[in-house]
Amino acid sequence: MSDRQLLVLATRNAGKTREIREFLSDFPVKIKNLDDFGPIPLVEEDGTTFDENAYKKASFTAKVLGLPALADDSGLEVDALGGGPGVYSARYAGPGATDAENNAKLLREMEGKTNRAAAFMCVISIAVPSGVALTYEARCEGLIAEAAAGENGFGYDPVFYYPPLNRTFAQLSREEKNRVSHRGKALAELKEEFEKVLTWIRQRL
Ligand code: ITT
Repeated sequence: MSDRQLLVLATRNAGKTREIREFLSDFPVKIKNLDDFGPIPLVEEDGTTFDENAYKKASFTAKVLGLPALADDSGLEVDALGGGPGVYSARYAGPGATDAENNAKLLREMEGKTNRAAAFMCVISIAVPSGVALTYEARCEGLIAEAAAGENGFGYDPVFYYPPLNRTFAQLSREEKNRVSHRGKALAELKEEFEKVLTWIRQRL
């Protein structure tokens, strides 16, 4: 299609990029990510909520590139850790921590804890260069497993046990995870009204 709207995914996370691209694959939209552009300054994710950080990432990218941008801010809230690591999920085991390091720290902190309830949160923000934005958000509840299991997905998926399917997120196929996950649900809402979102974007460019 010639009339495809450009949309930049304001993320450096390959796992998120895969999931988001898949959801929007049926629409007349050409998706680029940050790697398709030269070096751009990093946004400081210093907000105290997922909402703030998602908006910061989307609006900053849209302004810098002069293109509409979609950002995802997400993380894991664990009851026994007072809702942590929350907005600090990516750097739970320290700045630049790997997924394996974050998971190992989480399992260590959860040793001996009987309340293992947790929820993944996802906020998606779509911004245009003037700074206005649309927001979608969703949550998915589960439990922190006693040990990591599974090879699929990314991030905390191996330690996030999802009772309705009796497996960790890393033991689900991409389709299974997308049907129930925080990101899957937020993206399903977006997908439902994506035609309107495209019109909203075009009217503001
Ligand atoms: P960008 O900011 O570049 O998008 P990031 O990985 O830094 O990438 P966040 O700041 O939103 O992203 O941090 C999200 C954290 O939560 C990070 O540690 C992810 O691995 C984890 N996370 C988010 N969604 C997840 C999912 O679906 N499965 C497992 N872990 C997830």
